[in-house]
Amino acid sequence: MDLIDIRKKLKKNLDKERYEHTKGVMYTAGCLAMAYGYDVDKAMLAGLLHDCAKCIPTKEKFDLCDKHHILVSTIEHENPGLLHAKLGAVLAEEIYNIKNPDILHAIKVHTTGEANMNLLDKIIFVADYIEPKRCEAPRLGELRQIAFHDLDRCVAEILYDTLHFLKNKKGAIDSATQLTYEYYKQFRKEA
Ligand code: DGI
Ligand code: FE
Ligand code: FE
Repeated sequence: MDLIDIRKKLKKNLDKERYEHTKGVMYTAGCLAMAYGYDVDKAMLAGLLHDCAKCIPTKEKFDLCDKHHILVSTIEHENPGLLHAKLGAVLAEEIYNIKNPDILHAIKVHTTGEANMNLLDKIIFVADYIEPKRCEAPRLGELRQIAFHDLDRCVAEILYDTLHFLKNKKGAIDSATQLTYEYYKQFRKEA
């Protein structure tokens, strides 16, 4: 499947806002790849597809997890939004015919992150948070600058803010997100 077909299919499977976000992540991932010497096309493709499972209705998400033998933890059951990352990796392969394991892995971990991520994982994790259409997060201006000169620190600050946001709204914290932060907090710099 070529890039044009992927984009067409994706546009059908996402709502308008999500498709716009997806394009923002794609271009931002491309820019970060340039800054850190990573394959630009590969980063853009991962960015394009990272949220490919986001707009699937909840019931169908559970059914698809069942079908593909994806284990659903209690916290994922209670916060099914989290499942779009794992499910996205499976659908990117199945529906969009992506075979590259790095791209599939970056999609899989893009929401919670994981300890010691590789460069593509970090590019997608950061691009998702800082892309131009994202506007609700605090200190976006600062994080957008940090992203282009210290990627590990940017990952750490994003996790810090995300955990803070979840604690504030009394959202359940996935142990995966907590573990990712425990690893990346070494790269934080107190203001
Ligand atoms: O899919 P996007 O909205 O583009 O971004 P994303 O995949 O990073 O998802 C962001 C949401 O995921 C954000 O509202 C915070 C939430 N999230 C991240 N880690 C956790 C979490 N939600 C819960 N409940 N628990 C987590 O550990
Ligand atoms: Fe996402
Ligand atoms: Fe996203």
